[in-house]
Amino acid sequence: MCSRLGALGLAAAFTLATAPQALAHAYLAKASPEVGSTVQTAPRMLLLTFTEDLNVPFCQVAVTDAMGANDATGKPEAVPGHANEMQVPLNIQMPGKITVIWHALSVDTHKTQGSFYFTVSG
Ligand SMILES: [Cu+2]
Repeated sequence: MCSRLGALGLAAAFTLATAPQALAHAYLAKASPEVGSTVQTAPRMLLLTFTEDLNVPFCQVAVTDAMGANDATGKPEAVPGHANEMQVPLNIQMPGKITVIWHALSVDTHKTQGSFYFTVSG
């Protein structure tokens, strides 16, 4: 009886110790334009929303078109009032498949990275 309760206590402590750290990594929650979507007109801004607050000055986003040209006009910018978001001004030169590669640093200093596509049909 006592050892069974002890095991349950340990299991609970383990869950509490590990869950917050796993959740604290900044993963992409959603994007605008949406991941995998097709939009008719080239967006002037890419908006990325993450599962955790970001340290935006240390985040990087590369946006390239089908010809491999860089379509981001600058570095990621913080979004006032939305610490888990960053935005990147775009100047997409030609329609087609747009590749987004992001590197994020969350406020807890954990690094994550990922990539996705969207398409400008325009
Ligand atoms: Cu983390």
